[in-house]
Amino acid sequence: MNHPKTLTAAHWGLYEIRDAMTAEVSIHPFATDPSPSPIGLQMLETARSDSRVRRPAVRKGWLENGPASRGQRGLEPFVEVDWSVALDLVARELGRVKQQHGNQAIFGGSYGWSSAGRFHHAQSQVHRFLNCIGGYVRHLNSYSLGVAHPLLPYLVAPIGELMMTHNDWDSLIEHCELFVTFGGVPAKNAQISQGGTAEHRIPGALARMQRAGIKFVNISPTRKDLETGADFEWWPIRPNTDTALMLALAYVLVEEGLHDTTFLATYCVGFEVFRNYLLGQKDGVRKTPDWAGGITGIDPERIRSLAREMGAKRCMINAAWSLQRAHHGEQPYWALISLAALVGQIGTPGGGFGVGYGAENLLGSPHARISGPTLPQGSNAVDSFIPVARIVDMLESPGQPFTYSGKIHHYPDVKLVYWAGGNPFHHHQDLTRLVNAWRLPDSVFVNEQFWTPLAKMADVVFPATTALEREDIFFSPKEHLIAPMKQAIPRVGEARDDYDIFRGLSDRLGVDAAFSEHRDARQWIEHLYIDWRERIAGDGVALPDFESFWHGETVALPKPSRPTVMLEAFRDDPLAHPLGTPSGKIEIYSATVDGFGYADCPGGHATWLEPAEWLGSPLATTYPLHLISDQPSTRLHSQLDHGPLSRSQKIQGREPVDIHPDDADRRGIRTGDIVRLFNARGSCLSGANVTANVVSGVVRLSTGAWFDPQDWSGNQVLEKHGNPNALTADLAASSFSQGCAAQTCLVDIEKYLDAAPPVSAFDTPDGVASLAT
Ligand SMILES: Nc1nc2c(c(=O)[nH]1)N[C@H]1C(S)=C(S)[C@@H](COP(=O)(O)OP(=O)(O)OC[C@H]3O[C@@H](n4cnc5c(=O)[nH]c(N)nc54)[C@H](O)[C@@H]3O)O[C@H]1N2
Ligand SMILES: Nc1nc2c(c(=O)[nH]1)N[C@H]1C(S)=C(S)[C@@H](COP(=O)(O)OP(=O)(O)OC[C@H]3O[C@@H](n4cnc5c(=O)[nH]c(N)nc54)[C@H](O)[C@@H]3O)O[C@H]1N2
Ligand SMILES: [Mo]
Repeated sequence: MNHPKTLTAAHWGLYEIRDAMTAEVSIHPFATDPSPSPIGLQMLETARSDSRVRRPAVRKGWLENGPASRGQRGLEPFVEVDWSVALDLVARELGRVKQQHGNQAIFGGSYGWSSAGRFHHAQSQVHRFLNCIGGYVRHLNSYSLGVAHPLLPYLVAPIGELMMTHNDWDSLIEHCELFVTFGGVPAKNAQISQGGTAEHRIPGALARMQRAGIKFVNISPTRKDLETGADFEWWPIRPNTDTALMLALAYVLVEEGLHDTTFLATYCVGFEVFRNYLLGQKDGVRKTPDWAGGITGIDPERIRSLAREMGAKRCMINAAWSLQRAHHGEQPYWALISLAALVGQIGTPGGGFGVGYGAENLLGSPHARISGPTLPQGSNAVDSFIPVARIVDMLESPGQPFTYSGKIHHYPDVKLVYWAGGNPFHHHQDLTRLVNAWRLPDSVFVNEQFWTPLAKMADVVFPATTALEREDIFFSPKEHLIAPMKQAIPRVGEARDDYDIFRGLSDRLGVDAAFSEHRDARQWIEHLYIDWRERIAGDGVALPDFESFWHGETVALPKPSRPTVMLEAFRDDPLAHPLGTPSGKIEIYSATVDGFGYADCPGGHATWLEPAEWLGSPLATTYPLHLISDQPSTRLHSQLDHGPLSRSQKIQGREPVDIHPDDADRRGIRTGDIVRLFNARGSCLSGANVTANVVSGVVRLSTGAWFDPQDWSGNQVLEKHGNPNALTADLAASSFSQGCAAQTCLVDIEKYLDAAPPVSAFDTPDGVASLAT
């Protein structure tokens, strides 16, 4: 028998490690992955980089004066201390806050992607730990899908359910004729799947669809988010105006009698209300192609002919997640589902709707749906929560009310923040506002691998291991295999696993038995595996025993007996398989959402509402460019921004911004120039990339450059590195969802004529010895 390969997993894929735990260690693509991602290949380099947190570190003022020094957070040097000192300090402060203010004063929401692996999952670890000491304020939903999470259960089905059941690529290749997508099918994004992937499917699937003769129409402000290997129709649309276009497509279907009345009568409720709105009977405005043309910048004749084609062909209509990450982000998703209902192909293998083909590799997977092993998090005795993107409102306004999905709640009074596995100074909008709000709580504790901006804004930083330094289980939804993840390199510096960090705290707080159940990490991995194996044996999935799994390479999971087709059972028999919506049907009109009475999510059906900032708003005379801050192609969010791949794409060390030649010429900007993007909220430097792949009026600056303000005063200073969240608005999508609305943002741009300040994003803070520990 061949010696089994040593594998590790990351969100970018499964990878092979050669010569693990030796000086010759190297990392390679997983042999059978058809399109491996290069991102993960740099993990060895980044794990051992100068930006690594090597020792526990305490902010000087907090060490000397405790919470009274909170206003100095981010402004002072750190003092490196021994593990026992750091753990004692943090355990004592957790005890104090708990005793004086109760667990509802501890924010443990700790949003973020952390790393792959089922046991060392940082959020699960921090949540389990905080539950053991009495609970924490949690967050709901995600930055990714802040609108889709609360909205879609009212209209059709939970987003999690839909993600697992997108029509698989083979079904589309066989049955689809027309693939219309809003925001592309970005292969750059499908490099990622939460938990990893052994098979990057999207580039191959798109090429096969192209060869099968399927027609693609990409409606997007950026061209490159669809790549099929051949030409396709690109409709450059004004950002945040997709709802108007979808309404006009629906209008033509209705006007010309091309809508599927049988489908609407059998599977939907509320078509009449929507039709009245389309025909202008509600607001006096017919949602015609001419009307939409004025809003979207798309030729009305094209809209008309596409609607006819949709009515005549087997048609899949997809929308990227970015569409709902915007002001009034409910509306494009509602309009998408309404439009697909009018077309009437939902539940067929070649048609229907997609909510995020390409957002992650997962969507469109043909593989079986099997639930995975999970670390039990225990129960949370605190019932306070926030919709995830309302963190600054929470910090600024304790006790104040907020709305969410039909109810009124109140912000908790948070005194202590514990974060592990995420980076609010990456993910949140309007970072100047966050810097100031971050100085309000008494104490901030962070487990981090690197000196990210979050670590720099903490009181105590515990150095955490990377996945290469530990063992785990690779499992990710709808993959065709699982694998043991093996340790590749010794722990770097004094880094410890999140698990060990929380064990150290649990021990000091008297809850070690509850937290650890007396297991070490390997014993936990074995326990999770055995428990999982028993659980899924009941579903007919037979896994090998732990020893065989652990000493082998990969284990294949059973193949599904039939293709995946979204809502197929509902289409086959809507009475036997009703949806979970109030009516059991697709709700084109939702009486429930209408009943909430939110002015910014009104009427109970898809509605065109102008966003707070867009190219048609008065503000566009001052800030005439719409900023798209999409997902970066060379990293996952801010992860591995300090790696060679990400750095190789920077321009003079700054994140590149795509700008149309007309917009660049007008401002005397050329490719390679350092430019300044600015609006009333902030400004950042970036490197210009002049390209016709963005529509005129739009600039694209991907997320993920480590936030690097000229100083940490909290004043509105220049950000030096190209982080778009220096500019974005901390604005909720609506009172209904409170979702992140990052894609709603106007800016202007100018050539930067001063000497550009050096980038210091990857430097360690004062007081921290960088290497050689
Ligand atoms: N403008 C704008 N902003 C956005 C978006 C946008 O489209 N536009 N998108 C939003 C979206 S969809 C998302 S999901 C968020 C993403 O936001 P985040 O998930 O917060 O971003 P990451 O950079 O992945 O942060 C993960 C952090 O965890 C650390 N980490 C990794 N593994 C471990 C571990 O094992 N233990 C510990 N302790 N730490 C670990 C990494 O070093 C990194 O700093 O950003 C959001 N922000
Ligand atoms: N490489 C890489 N892949 C990732 C991530 C990453 O950080 N790096 N992050 C992962 C995560 S957490 C998430 S949530 C998903 C996010 O997945 P998405 O939200 O789908 O990703 P984005 O790249 O933000 O946007 C996709 C496309 O939508 C277009 N777009 C933006 N605004 C509009 C608009 O108003 N109308 C139209 N029609 N198009 C618009 C953008 O130009 C972009 O090309 O990606 C995942 N994949
Ligand atoms: Mo996300």
